[in-house]
Amino acid sequence: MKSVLILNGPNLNLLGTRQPEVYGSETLAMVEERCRSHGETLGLAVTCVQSNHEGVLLDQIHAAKGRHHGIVLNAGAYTHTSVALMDAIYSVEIPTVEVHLSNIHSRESFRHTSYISRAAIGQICGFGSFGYLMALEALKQRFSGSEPE
Ligand code: CA2
Repeated sequence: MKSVLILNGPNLNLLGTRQPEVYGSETLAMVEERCRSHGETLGLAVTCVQSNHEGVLLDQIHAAKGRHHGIVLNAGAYTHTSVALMDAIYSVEIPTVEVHLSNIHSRESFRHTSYISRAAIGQICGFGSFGYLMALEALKQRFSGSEPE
């Protein structure tokens, strides 16, 4: 069975507490449960981790090598700043789908840049928590070798 790491970055532990108009009203625990359940229907083992610390996120990406076949990453605000996370994704060579709850391209200009995108196989943004499920579908396609070129 293929295994997928869902990795959430800074402040995403606060989901459901503020700014529901931007990030939705579900808590992170609810989103993670939906991901595990959708993973089951796709035949994927899903592991969820959240951290507010860049170094912990880096360690999680490094540790994914040999353990997980794919990564779904919402790096939060580190998306727009972290060359280190980009390098980590490149280095482990694990297909990584970048996810954002909000449409980062329709927001402030500093959110338009993503270092993660350079290393990710694709980006999904603007669909709320459904984006994580879309990312699992994309990885499933990738694993079965039928993804478009
Ligand atoms: O849209 C996304 O998923 C983001 O990655 C969320 C980050 C933001 O910095 C990125 O530009 C886009 C922020 C997550 C903060 O989440 C909160 C949720 C509820 C209450 C407070 C913060």
